[in-house]
Amino acid sequence: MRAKLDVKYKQSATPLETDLDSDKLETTSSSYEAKKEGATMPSRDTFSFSFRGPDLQSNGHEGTEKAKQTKSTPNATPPSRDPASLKNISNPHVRTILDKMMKEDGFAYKAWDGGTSHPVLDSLKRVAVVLVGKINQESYQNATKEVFEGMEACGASAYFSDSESKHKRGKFPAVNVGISLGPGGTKPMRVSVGGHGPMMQRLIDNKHVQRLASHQDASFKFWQPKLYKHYSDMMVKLRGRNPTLRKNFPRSVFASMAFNFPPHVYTHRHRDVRNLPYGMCAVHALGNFDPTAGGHLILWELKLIIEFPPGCMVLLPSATITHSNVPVAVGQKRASITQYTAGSLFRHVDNGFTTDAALKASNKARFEVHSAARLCRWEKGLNMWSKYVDGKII
Ligand SMILES: O=C(O)CCC(=O)C(=O)O
Repeated sequence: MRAKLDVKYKQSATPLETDLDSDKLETTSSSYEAKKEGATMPSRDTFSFSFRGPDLQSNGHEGTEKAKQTKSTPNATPPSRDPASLKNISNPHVRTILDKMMKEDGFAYKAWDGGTSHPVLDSLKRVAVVLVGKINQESYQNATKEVFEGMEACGASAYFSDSESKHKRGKFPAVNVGISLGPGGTKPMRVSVGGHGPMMQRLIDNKHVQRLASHQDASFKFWQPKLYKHYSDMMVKLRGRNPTLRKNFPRSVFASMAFNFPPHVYTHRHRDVRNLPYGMCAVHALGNFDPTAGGHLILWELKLIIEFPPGCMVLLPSATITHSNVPVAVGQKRASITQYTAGSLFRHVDNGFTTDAALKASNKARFEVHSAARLCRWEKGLNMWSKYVDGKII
């Protein structure tokens, strides 16, 4: 039988007095409803999450270097239930909303300085989310600064259309670059970036962007080796079939990158439903901001409000877990870059390099076999998530 993830979070009875505009309110409002239809998902009872770590020092996740497990620290600092944790949140109205979420709705606050990495596990000890700490090297800090400044300079001289500047993820310019297969499309291609071609090429050719992209890739491989292989195998098949499909980065398994341009990147509550449902997205926070005052990542089903310092990265199943950010303090600046892969690419390869519609028209029997197999794909996908037992990734 197909189960559903159907997590509902009731809006509190009394709307809060706020002078936030509706978009901002949406970011932090305490109402949401997340539905993922047609997926065999553990029930709400079994899909509870726990917080583990600090367990690994974050000094070895980069490039092809094998990540090292060093200096494990036995006792995790659990997320706090004390609303006083919110004391630095700069916007009083946002603070009020978060305070209510903590007091009435069971949200917890995770302080994180980015010095160590922390997995968030589900009840089966699977790694659902990872807070990946910063690499403790000056050149890495410099790369995060360079990427931010490069995006700031590019963004300042670019013209962004309304749809690029205001979209379901928020009110900030965002451009996606890479390989995808959009709705109605028949074959994978590099997505059009409109008039931003030269700017996007400059960004993906930038050695600092490439360094962060490699770090995202290596962290994904380290924390989720089975899922990583699934991505890698798919990309090898896809590009074996069409070698002209150029990847953004030779040293990344992901098909696409989103550049969320500064200065005011904070996302509304959303899920990235086109990404692979059981897949992972890597997000780097960038900029000059106080992470205790704003920029927090809220994971709604997990009821976690997480400090997300500039230069740090989070791996999360962005199609499945509803997420948003807290706005940064007035006068401070934030941007982010993410890598992800569209679920449609996996379906295309799985179908024998064709779309569902074309397969149905050309080979109904095969289409039906594929449709039946899809019923357990979610479960199979979740089983590719690593388990984290006794400080080890298995
Ligand atoms: O900026 C962030 O922290 C989140 C980015 C995000 O959710 C997105 O680009 O979809």
